[in-house]
Amino acid sequence: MRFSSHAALGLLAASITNALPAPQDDTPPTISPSADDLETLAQLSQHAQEVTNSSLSTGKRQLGSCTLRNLSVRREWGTLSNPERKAYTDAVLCLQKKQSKTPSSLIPGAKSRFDDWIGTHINQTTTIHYTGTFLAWHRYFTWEYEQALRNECGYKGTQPYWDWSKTAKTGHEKSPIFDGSEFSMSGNGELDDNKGDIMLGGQGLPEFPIPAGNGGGCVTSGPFKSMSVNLGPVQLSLPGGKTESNGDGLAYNPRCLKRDLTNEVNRRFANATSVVRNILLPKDVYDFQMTMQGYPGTNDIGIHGGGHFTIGGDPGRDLFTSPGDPIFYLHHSMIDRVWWMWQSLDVKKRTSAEGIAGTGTFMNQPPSPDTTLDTEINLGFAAGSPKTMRDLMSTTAGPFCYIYI
Ligand SMILES: [Cu+2]
Repeated sequence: MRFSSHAALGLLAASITNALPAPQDDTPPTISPSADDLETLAQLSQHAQEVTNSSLSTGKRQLGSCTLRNLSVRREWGTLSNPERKAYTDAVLCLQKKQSKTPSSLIPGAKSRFDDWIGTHINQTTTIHYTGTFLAWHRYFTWEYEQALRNECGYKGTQPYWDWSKTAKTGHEKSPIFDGSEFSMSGNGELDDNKGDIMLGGQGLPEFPIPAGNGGGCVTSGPFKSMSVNLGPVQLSLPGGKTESNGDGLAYNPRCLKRDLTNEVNRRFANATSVVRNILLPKDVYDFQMTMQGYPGTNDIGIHGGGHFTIGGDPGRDLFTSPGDPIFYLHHSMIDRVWWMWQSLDVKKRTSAEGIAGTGTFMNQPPSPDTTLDTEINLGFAAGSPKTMRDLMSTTAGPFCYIYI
């Protein structure tokens, strides 16, 4: 089912009540997109929390050692106190100062522990986007990053997330996440006059433009104003339809972090309605993850692309090198939160084999075997031992034990 306008969503909302099921019930709830999608989103989050709490208290779906006692809670950036925000960015800066674990023969440009994650993402980009592993891979990747902040840099908190539906409303300049204060994730880049649209699509698909933002240059405020981006770019989109590449992106190429915060992209692709529709309308994981990444050829980049292209800049507009901007992990926590909320509407099915669709290659090019529960995910030198998809399907079974509020 597809809805073409906000009015249609409102009509639908009027005809169906927003009743939440009892937490023990496995029946999918009837929540529908409504005129007030921020409220619907809050209800979906509440529902996912209740489903998780009830499964942990009854222990009926327990596979690992996760209990209500050791459950960790990931929070939205704006709900953290200033000291909590500072503790997080301090830990990221610490990771950027630690020695890389990747042998320089493999990724010569990886200088810091922070770079280990970027290098792994660059190396695997074509086998973790538009694949069956997309959601689980990024869940594991973000989780290991959170673990490194905790275990290697003394961070006591959890991985925060960026709720795009909030910045879609407020704009970035006034948001606690991008206001450029010492308690933010740093602000916009300096104004770069050399503007023009960003061209997406291509490679056999129709091209379509999305607007550039009101920055574009080096980030000059907040905790990351002096950080060095060491790897990439591989396939960086620039204003005016240009692209930039430094080959395989693995060479040492130190430069400033650039951002081009783009409210229009945030509002168009990652507002509360887009999030709610992405959770409520897809009935299978194929549709869910394609809606999220954008069906190629539709001029819709989904909430995943929406977040990335809202950040803009370098490496924000490079699919390969995007973890080089520390905001990546707040963006992907929100992606993971959306998956968690979607999974909570039919836990059994959506955390099992039925919750996986796709193969091991980008849009199955070149063709490769289907992803299954036994498919292995390996994060290289970034972190951890390889895990199977089976381990990664739930945030509270297997190795993970966290929830979002
Ligand atoms: Cu990615």
